[in-house]
Amino acid sequence: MDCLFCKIIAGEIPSTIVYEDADCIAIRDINPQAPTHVLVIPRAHYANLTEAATADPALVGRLMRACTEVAKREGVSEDGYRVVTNIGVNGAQSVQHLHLHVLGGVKLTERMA
Ligand code: DGP
Repeated sequence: MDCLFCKIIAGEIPSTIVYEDADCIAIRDINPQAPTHVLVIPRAHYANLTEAATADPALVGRLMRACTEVAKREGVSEDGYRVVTNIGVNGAQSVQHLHLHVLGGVKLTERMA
């Protein structure tokens, strides 16, 4: 399968890993939108949250926990941060392998909901 994040997980494309466990890796986003912008990416390939939550809802819980661990390691946990996942065309998802954005280190202002 020609998947960018599968290649990053396999080490075929370099990335800066800030956290990893049995379920996921967490890497710095190539185009950061905040001082902390980390992507938590499951090792298993799921196209998006909808697919993963259907196939393995417990994994989704563990990924959320990984996000909180990343936030602690990045030093943004106390001041607050945001976890976002984009899904499909209207969600403006550009890489079709589930990933959670962990954003922090600044007061995030824009919000749609
Ligand atoms: P999304 O639009 O939600 O699908 O987010 C995809 C993110 O992936 C986007 O913020 C940029 C990031 N990204 C794309 N290509 C690479 C890459 O090769 N390396 C890293 N570290 N991040 C990437």
